[in-house]
Amino acid sequence: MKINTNNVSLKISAGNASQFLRDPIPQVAFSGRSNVGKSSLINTLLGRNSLARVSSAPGKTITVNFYDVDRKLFFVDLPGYGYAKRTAQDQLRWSNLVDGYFTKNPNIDLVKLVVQLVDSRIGYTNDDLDMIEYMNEADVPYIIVATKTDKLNKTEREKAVRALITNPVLRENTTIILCSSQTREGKDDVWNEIMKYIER
Ligand SMILES: Nc1nc2c(ncn2[C@@H]2O[C@H](COP(=O)(O)OP(=O)(O)O)[C@@H](O)[C@H]2O)c(=O)[nH]1
Ligand SMILES: [Mg+2]
Repeated sequence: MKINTNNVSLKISAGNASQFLRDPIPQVAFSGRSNVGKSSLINTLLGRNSLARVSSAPGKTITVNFYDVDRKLFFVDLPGYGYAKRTAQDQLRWSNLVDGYFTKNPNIDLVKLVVQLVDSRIGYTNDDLDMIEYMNEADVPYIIVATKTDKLNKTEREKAVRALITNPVLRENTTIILCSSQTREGKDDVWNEIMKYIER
């Protein structure tokens, strides 16, 4: 399958589960804490500078953003978690939306892959571990993308990789890809994984 990454648009910014798209094309969702680099990764994968908003004010938007990628698939930017300054009401909106995406999604069969982002400098946060456990239980396919590798030196990088791959929370044979939106490290590997899952 060939994908024209110039033919991409934001289809809907859903603030409510009833707005989730029903088009019968595969979805690849991006999950992770606020500020981990989700929007930046989406921009990098699509070769854009500013299609997905890169926020200087993290955690602001609680929406599920569907990007139509050449009518072949949707990239789904899930709202970030772990934003400390969120009000209880916003926290509830977050859980309703994300829970709705995975449990009340009429098109859950179309969710082919979750790209779970983790900050390579920080490793798994408790929220990351909760999310991964949730996906294990719900049988959701995922890969781990470690972001911001440009900020690590060689020693830090080796240490980060070891901590990421040895965590027992991971399903056996989970793919882990090191990425940087600055150097574009990992871009081709993430695309290869995405294609593998959507062509399954
Ligand atoms: N150095 C570096 N900074 C990054 C990288 N990816 C994202 N950032 C920065 O991290 C911040 C949050 O990025 P954003 O994509 O908005 O994260 P999101 O909240 O997960 O969507 C922004 O200031 C980005 O410029 C990366 O790979 N390397
Ligand atoms: Mg974002």
